[in-house]
Amino acid sequence: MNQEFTSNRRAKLGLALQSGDAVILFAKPEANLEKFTQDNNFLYLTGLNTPEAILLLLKNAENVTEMLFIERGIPEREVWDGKKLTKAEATELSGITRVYYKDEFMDYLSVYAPGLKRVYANIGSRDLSKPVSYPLFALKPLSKRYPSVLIDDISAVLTPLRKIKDDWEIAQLQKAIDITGKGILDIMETATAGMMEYELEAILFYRMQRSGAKTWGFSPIIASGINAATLHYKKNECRIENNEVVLMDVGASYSNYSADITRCFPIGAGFSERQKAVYEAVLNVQKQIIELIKPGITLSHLQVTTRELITEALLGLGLIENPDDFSKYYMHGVSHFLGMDTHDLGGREAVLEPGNVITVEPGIYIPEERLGIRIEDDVLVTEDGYCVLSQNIPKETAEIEAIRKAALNQ
Ligand SMILES: [Mn+2]
Repeated sequence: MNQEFTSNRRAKLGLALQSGDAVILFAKPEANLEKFTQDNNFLYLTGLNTPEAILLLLKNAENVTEMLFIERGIPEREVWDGKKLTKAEATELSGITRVYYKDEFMDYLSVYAPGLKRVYANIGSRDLSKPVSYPLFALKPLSKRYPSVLIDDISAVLTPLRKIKDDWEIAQLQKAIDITGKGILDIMETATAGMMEYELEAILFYRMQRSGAKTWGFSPIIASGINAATLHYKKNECRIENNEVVLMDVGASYSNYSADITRCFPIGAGFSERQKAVYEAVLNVQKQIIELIKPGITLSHLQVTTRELITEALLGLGLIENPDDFSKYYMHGVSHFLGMDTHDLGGREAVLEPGNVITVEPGIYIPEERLGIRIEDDVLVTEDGYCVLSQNIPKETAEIEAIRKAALNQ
């Protein structure tokens, strides 16, 4: 990412702020012996993949002041953690010229605090039954001393920006999707009955890291047989038995953009008649929903239509007799926004706009038949319709069976 992108995003965000508003975003703290993953809102506005930093934006009349606070390098610590980012590097990467050290943050905030009306921060959940987030903890002195300052979650002002992807973001998503697709093919080409689900996970992870995707976008689901009827099964610890269908709901993360793809394949050379009938029913629904995608359509319209189509499919498969019983076999949403977060900012009630990227993922889950089928693609909303970014990953039964036959030399 270069600083033009992030400068542009901050400028757009600045237009959405009122005079007296501030944005205070905290980078993730460093955790000992853990891989560092950045806070996505912080990364979106700064491009900095560095822990412990703080972004401060202040809107006063029409002006927006941008300040960045970074960790001070302590030579004794740098032996353990490596060199810290310098102020010049931080400016170069982010385009923010006023860079200070983190230990100066409270001094600066103290100067501006009396004039603040509202602070947008990455405070996360306000759930009283959970520990407070680090940003909420760090803002406590401010909210104690100035109780009239409203503290809101940054998503209120950042969602409209983050849900419209620019060309660079779409390119990162495409890369994440393509790598994920290659790994899915690797699995389809090598899996055999008797393997453990986590072995399949390893095949995909190997492909990811060999291809420049350092990590998962979310915890992978590799579910064989009845496990596929558990929607967020992530134990991946069972042996794959003959004649089962394997469901893979997986996504690599590339430049912090996450793919989210689901494909299913038979562990034998082909689907059984029944497996194929359920699979074709889900695929048919999925294609019809994708066809509906264009600017102006609401996510809830996609959801309602999916329910209607799945209900028809369930009646046709003899699984239900009363249409009201559809939720016995289909119980989740069909779409969510996709981006830096696998379930990206955007909500479930949004009206689609060009530049949105959403998933389409209907499914049918039949525990009594030890079968779960979900098919998920990642779709970009264009000016006049849609573009399926994951269209190269096979999903037709004939394609999948041909891959499996070749894999098993049959
Ligand atoms: Mn999904």
